[in-house]
Amino acid sequence: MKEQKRTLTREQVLALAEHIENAELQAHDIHKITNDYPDMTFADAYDIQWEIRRRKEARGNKIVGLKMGLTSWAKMAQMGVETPIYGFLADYFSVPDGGVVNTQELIHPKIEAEISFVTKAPLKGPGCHIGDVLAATDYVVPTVEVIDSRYENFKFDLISVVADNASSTRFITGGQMANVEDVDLKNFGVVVEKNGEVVDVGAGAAVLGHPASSVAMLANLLAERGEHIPAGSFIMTGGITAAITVEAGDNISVRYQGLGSVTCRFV
Ligand code: OOG
Ligand code: MG
Repeated sequence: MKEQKRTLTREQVLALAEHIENAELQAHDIHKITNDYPDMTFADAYDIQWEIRRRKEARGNKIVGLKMGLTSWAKMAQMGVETPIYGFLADYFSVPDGGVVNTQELIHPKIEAEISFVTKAPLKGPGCHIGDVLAATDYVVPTVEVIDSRYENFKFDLISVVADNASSTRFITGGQMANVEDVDLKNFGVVVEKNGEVVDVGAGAAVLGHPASSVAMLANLLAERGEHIPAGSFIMTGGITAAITVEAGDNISVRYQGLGSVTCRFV
């Protein structure tokens, strides 16, 4: 495990986790935490994220998956940051295909077109690579992520967004599952429609050259904390296009080449 520099005390980590999680649960925005803690490190930020995860589990929520974020140039450019990050998914984040997302529970939601992997064998870093991921993949499945930064105006730096669980809030899986051998994940096209109009298009290669690289990077990032990806994990690999702002009344439909579509409605 990598030696990691920390600047926050345990008390500060606990207090910041409570502060950020309350913003999520009460749907109100907050100042980015690095305003008050400018020396915070990645290790501090992941300590806060893991504490938010622990708080949810202690309350009886189940962790149902993991996500990578900021894995495409479109996303990195949109948010002005340049390193991928990870977060976790809690049970109540899941919305059925064709279902409804209540914007009153959220601050300023945006949607992203993603492809998710479900594993059938554990993946451990460091040194995890795309070949390990492809061999350990049970299937891939189309996914729309709803993100909702708890920071005002959706503006943040990497350290702040890591602490905020990578802006995670809701996700919708749908369309058809597929074996990795049956999809050309680099050339795999997605078409994002909002209220019947095409608002963005993209291809799988936008995600770190190949979406499976994103899963490998997740295993390698987790290894820095002595963690790994267990068999049976659901992993979202990151937005293929830039994120699209949504509001009550919007209908979203994302078409995935050969794998059907995922739809949801915002009320
Ligand atoms: C951070 C989360 C980004 C993705 O798929 O790139 C993310 C953010 O932009 O708020 O989920
Ligand atoms: Mg995402």
